[in-house]
Amino acid sequence: MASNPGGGSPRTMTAEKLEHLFLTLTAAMLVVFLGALFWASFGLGMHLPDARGGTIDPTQVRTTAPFDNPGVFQVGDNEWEVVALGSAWAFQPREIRVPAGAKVTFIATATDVIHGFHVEGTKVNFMMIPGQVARIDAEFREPGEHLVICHEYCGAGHHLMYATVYVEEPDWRPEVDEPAAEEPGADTDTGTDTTPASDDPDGEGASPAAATPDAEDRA
Ligand SMILES: [Cu+2]
Repeated sequence: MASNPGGGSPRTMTAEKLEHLFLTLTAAMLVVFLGALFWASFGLGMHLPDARGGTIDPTQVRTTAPFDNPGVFQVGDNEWEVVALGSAWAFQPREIRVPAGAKVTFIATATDVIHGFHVEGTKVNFMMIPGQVARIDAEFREPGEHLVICHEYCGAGHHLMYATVYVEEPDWRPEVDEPAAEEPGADTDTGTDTTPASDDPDGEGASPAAATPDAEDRA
């Protein structure tokens, strides 16, 4: 009965106005959401992990390189790799120490269920998925300390799952004798315990058992 061919009753006018308002609001929200998406990806540099990491047999993680030796490794002049594992309910390594301003690549996966890896106060935030290897480039500009938390609920001990990233001064390098103290075979580093060799990352102090040629710092 109350059709609205052109200017009808005041009641119809109100309905039209409201409809117009709702449509405008909806369109505006879509624009805002799309804008937020573009801002996050192009302004803040957030993106989904790409396929660089590849895949891994989730049942063989602990015997497959590089995950058979999780830790922090210097792989170039100012380049570092963090080989990280998430398992219920701990991260390996638990202490990540890198210099400020260095290029840091996280290579990570999970051994059991999905875990999250969020370095608080930074953009480093990814999922550790069984079978998938995440490979994330990062740079910590300022020295400081960041808590790493698991942000994917992974069971009863989820809230206990944390690690720490220590960002040191830009010229910081790990002391070479640290890993030697943990090696059961102490025959390779005899006599070097009191001699810091941090100025020579390629030096003879490195254990031949290390997977990478450069100095390493195990947590
Ligand atoms: Cu968790």
